[in-house]
Amino acid sequence: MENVVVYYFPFKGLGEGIRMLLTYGGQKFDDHRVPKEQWPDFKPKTPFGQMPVLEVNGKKMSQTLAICRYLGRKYGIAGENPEEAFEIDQNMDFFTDIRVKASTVMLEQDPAVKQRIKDDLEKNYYPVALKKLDEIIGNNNGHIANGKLSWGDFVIAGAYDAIKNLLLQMPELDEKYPNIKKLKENVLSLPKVKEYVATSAPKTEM
Ligand SMILES: N[C@@H](CCC(=O)N[C@@H](CS)C(=O)NCC(=O)O)C(=O)O
Repeated sequence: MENVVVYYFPFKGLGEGIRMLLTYGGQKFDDHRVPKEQWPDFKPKTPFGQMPVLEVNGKKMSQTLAICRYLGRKYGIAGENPEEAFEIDQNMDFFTDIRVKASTVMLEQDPAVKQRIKDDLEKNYYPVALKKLDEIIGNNNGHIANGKLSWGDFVIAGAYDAIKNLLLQMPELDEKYPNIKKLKENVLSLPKVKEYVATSAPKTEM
């Protein structure tokens, strides 16, 4: 039996997709939530100075997409051939573009610059990018690729609340882009994931 630990902050964000994937795969794990005060001490112990980190039998792994792709391969949801695997990667890179752009607003310290970046994204980027993401999911039966469940769905479902409430600050996301919300519901209704969320996962807003 593998000894598995997930290290992340005490919220869902990029960590929840990994937690839900492990749950889906029936893998027990130690859910190690690092409080903000302990982060400066822990940061240098991570491969790239960031979390999430997945530790498997003492080996520390980093980068959310690489970790989830690895788990997806283990659990048979990483595409059945190179073309299917490519479609997941392609669409997850696009999702990551949106996430990273949205996080520039949160990371900017100067209030005037912050507002300028936010306004620009809201006017010129989100309407096109989120519509595209919503269309992709709509065309894929409520999934990110290949019309079926993949590791990518877990990343998006896990990060959904943080993206909506913290990064985009867009309360209307659910109504405006119902397919993205549908993807989240599809993952959360998987029996093991449903049970995990109902019984074990700490309730956090994002
Ligand atoms: N490319 C990384 C990004 C990870 C990332 O941005 N982690 C943030 C939390 S969501 C973090 O560790 N922030 C603390 C820091 O950078 O000191 C991934 O996909 O895992």
